[in-house]
Amino acid sequence: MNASVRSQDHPAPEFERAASAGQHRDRTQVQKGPGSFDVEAVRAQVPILARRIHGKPLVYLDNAATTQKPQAVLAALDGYYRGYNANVHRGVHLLSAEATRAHEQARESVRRFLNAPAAREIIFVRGTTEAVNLVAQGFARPRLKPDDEILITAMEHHSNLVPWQMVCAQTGARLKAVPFSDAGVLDLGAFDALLGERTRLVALGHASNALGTIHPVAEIVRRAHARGVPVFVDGAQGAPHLLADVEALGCDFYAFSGHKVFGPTGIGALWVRGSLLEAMQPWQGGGDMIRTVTLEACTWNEIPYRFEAGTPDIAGAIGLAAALDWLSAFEPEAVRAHEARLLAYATHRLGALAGVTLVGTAPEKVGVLSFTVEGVHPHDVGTVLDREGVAIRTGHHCAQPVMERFGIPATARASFALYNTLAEIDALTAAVEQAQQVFRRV
Ligand code: C6P
Repeated sequence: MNASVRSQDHPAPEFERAASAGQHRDRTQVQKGPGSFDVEAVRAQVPILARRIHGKPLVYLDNAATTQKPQAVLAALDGYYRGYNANVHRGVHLLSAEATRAHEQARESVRRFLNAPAAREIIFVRGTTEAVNLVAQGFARPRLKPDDEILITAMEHHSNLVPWQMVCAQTGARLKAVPFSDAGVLDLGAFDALLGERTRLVALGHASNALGTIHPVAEIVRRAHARGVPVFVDGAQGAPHLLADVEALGCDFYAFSGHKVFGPTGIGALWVRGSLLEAMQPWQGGGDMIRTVTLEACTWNEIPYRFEAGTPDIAGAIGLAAALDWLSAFEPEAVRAHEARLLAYATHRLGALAGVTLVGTAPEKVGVLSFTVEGVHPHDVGTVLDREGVAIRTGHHCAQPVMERFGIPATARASFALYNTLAEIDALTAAVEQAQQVFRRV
């Protein structure tokens, strides 16, 4: 079944109609006024955005895959390597003390960003993927018995699917998935029906990377907790849009990737409610995660170090903290309003093109716009767009069950961040029209 939904169902607000009619010359005016957001000032802080691609200005719309880095992050990485590079928790010398202090301050920055109760509940990981594996092996595996169940959604990224399949294979537990509607909205009635006596954990994304849908996490947590079931949230696509507040969400685990929140690759964070974390098993052994070791046995270090075997990505953590501090300095309401405006405008512009079908039209979305172009393979769309300087992602977005649900192999996906502009969406639209022309001529 091709259950994709066309965007005409969602008429654009007045100013977007004006913009598409070419009346929208002074774009900065749109971003001034109450709740204003000076996007040009933001862009000036992100050096790569000045690049040209194939002779055209870079239009970077692949932010769900990874984000570009502000100068503050580049400076933090450079400052660490030039000024106080040393291993942490090990040296008596000043450099090591400085690196250790910065690493622990980074943990505090993550705590603040997530509004978590304590920095000792924050574990540094390589990214969301590693966090899910840590929870699967360190929390779920020792607890699961044959015929126990883990409940996910049918909209998950492979990172929040495969580790659960693996732990189910290891323990004899079963994986169940909550279905979703044609628009990409979770079926909460089905969730209630699937949340059963044997459910031991609910694991879901905060927002879908393929469709953009923001899930009603707080409500899902309320229902799961009413049955004593803890909830893991994959925040890879929630955290970049300033939606990550673990107290407000009420969840028990929250994971995100540094590179999607304007920080470096190779670093991310996992928050675990303290009472659960204390009872969790380490999943990797090595230096720094132990208190005592003999040739026969060892005792574990305290939390969170018990879960951070080996030398951590020190520079990454420092860069991540710089990114979170940079992002948190913006007014969250202004960022969300700007991103909502980008999404509404892009939905209107692309949805108005004949032959373009939008995939994922939930009422609550982050800035992710998946689409197909009739008669043109998504990879060809991506290639033509690249020639125009427009970077998007094409493929199944590591969410093959979502593609299967819609009966399509792949989509083209534009994804927005706070530094994107309405003019860039005009460029995206023009490039998609060009792709249509190129392939019509063949
Ligand atoms: N999605 C995308 O283009 P890592 O690779 O560990 O940083 O993040 C994995 C991950 C987990 N959950 C969700 C919802 C995600 O979107 C991602 C990464 C990228 O959509 C790369 S596949």
